[in-house]
Amino acid sequence: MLTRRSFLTAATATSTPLLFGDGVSLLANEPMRRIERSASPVLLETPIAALAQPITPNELHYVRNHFPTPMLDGRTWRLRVSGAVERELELSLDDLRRMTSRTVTITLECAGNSRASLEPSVRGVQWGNGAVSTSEWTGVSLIDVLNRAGLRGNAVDVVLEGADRGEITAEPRTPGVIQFARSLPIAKARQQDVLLAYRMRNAELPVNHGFPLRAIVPGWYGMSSIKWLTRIVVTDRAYNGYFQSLDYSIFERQQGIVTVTPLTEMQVKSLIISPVARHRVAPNSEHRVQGVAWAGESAVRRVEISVDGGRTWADARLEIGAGTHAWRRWDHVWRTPAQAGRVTLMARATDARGNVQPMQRDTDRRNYMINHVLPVEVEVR
Ligand SMILES: Nc1nc2c(c(=O)[nH]1)N[C@H]1C(S)=C(S)[C@@H](COP(=O)(O)O)O[C@H]1N2
Ligand SMILES: [Mo]
Repeated sequence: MLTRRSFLTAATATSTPLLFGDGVSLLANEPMRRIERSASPVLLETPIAALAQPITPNELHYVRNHFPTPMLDGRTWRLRVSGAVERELELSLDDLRRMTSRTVTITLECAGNSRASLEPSVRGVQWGNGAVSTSEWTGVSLIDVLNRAGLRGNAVDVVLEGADRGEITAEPRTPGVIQFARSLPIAKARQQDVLLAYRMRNAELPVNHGFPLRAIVPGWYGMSSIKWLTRIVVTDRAYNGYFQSLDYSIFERQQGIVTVTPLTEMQVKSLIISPVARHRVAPNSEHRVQGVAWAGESAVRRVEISVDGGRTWADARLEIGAGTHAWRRWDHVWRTPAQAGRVTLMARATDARGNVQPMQRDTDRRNYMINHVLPVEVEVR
């Protein structure tokens, strides 16, 4: 088993600065910081070296906001539940804290993670590979709140709405100001691990992670985990909001017919954390290739490594991980070649259902769901 220490050593302690693909250099004694992709709305990317820690520290967890950060007062804040329910609810933070709490370890990945690697480039935040993090979230099960309200027999979708709002001025535009919202089908909303979380890794929810309450939807891309949650509306017909039709959707083909489908489940994916792209490795030595892998509602079953640009593959060693919805760390000892030159490393994960990371990008996925194998080129010298 890999210890946390061996990972940190390999990721940070080196005499030469690690040069990150996005141009951020990390010296051994320099504290890790998030990469600011935008100040407003706040967009912060986790540095790749930080992904080596099983649980991402709160101050390194990536942040993806669409609108200015709402500043809510925890004392006056209320969660309203309405729609296809027996009784409407209005809950305070204390009401929620008095309910049975649950803590789960969850890997969240933004559906646009790794977008900067796409060629030709596509629109959206140009994330490197660090729009993914893992944290321990504490809160109440969404279904416990829904059961308090009493779901009616005709309930179809559970719409989660945040307090943040704004106008989208790029195409496709919104008809004025809208709030960030998304829905879950009842079947997903019933899963015990779908949380309304008020704590993040033993601290109060930080403002940019949704204070005072956010949803955590395990296995689904990050856009479903609604922050600054203020309203839950149970609908009696399929919800078709902006952020699951005009945005955060992909094309799908069913018997040759193209449909537009909301993004939901994360696809199986692995990332190489070390060595870093363009990093130099010594010839004829043992180098530990390390990384993480995660899958959506399934589990990671296998990670394979190629050190010859995808011609041959060997099984990596997999850590147990903190549960189905948390990433698993892996490593592989690589005997580097004797001759100097460039080497292309690849990692390829398989989930418990047998889905393997594809080698090629599928353009039906528009600017989202980027899980094809991402090569890392290093220099043996
Ligand atoms: N209310 C609200 N919830 C939101 C968002 C947002 O902009 N507003 N962004 C979503 C997206 S796209 C992602 S990837 C995750 C990111 O969660 P984090 O910032 O805590 O990492 O929050 C989701 N929840
Ligand atoms: Mo996202």
